[in-house]
Amino acid sequence: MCTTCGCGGGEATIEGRALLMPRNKKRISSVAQSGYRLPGRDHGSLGAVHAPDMTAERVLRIEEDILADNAAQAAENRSRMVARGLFALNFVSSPGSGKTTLLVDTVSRWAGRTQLAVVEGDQQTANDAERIRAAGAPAVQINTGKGCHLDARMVGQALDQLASEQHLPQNGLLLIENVGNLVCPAAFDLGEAHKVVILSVTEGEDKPLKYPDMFRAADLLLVSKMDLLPYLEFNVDTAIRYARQIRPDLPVICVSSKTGEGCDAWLAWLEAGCAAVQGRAG
Ligand SMILES: Nc1nc2c(ncn2[C@@H]2O[C@H](COP(=O)(O)OP(=O)(O)OP(=O)(O)O)[C@@H](O)[C@H]2O)c(=O)[nH]1
Ligand SMILES: [Mg+2]
Repeated sequence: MCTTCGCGGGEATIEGRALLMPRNKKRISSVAQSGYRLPGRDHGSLGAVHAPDMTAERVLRIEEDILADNAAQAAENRSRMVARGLFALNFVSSPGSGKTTLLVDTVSRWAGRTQLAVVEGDQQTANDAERIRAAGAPAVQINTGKGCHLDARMVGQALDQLASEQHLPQNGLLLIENVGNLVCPAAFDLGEAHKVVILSVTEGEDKPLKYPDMFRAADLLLVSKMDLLPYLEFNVDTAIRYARQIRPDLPVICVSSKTGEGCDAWLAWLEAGCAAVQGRAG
């Protein structure tokens, strides 16, 4: 369950099989079922009712437990990935910004450099993992059901799945595509080296100001679908200025998966990250 919007609650699958149960499942379900709403907080359209036995302090404690549990698993993932020389990235964005298209393009451009694997996160369907496999890279699909973000436990199990298939790269790249959502994935560390936020030119320049947590959490901004600029009123400089109001000095690469614009800079950024992680692992 998400601490922010109350989504999810245990129906996630990995490659179609149920995930192993989180340690705090019982506590999480009790909140989800009670539908308790903190006084004065807007939890949207959850249809929540007050549960007399749930104090606000207890709900806050459970939220802290969820994030602490996630942080512990993320730390495990991170040590495992660094020890293996893996440069792991967590791609976050609105639905449809071009994440999978960029990953497919990256798979083909990265050929012959290092090993690479992809973890795909969506609420439903294996479409994105199939697109990655068709491009020639191993992929694991996580379906979060009602959940609106990946968490560290899901990614830990995806690492196990890749390892069991002999597909977990050694000294290579792990690309994790999060569920399309500019809000909740910001709060969940997966053990990645960096979050990479993608903002497509069709979304409007003001997204960094409207969804600041995501842009604060990211270490790179990719402005995508640059080939569409001639047909839109999107001002790239304004979007970058807004992003840097939230996260000063945020590096930015403008890309198009259709024309190849920016792909050299993107690959150079990936190369530098791999070299840094592998230097530490070595
Ligand atoms: N013109 C143009 N279209 C693009 C580009 N990248 C992606 N698209 C299109 O944008 C749509 C969504 O692309 P996806 O790669 O599926 O986006 P996504 O972010 O993975 O979507 P979700 O996984 O559903 O969140 C598709 O129709 C793509 O063809 C681009 O660089 N230029
Ligand atoms: Mg996708």
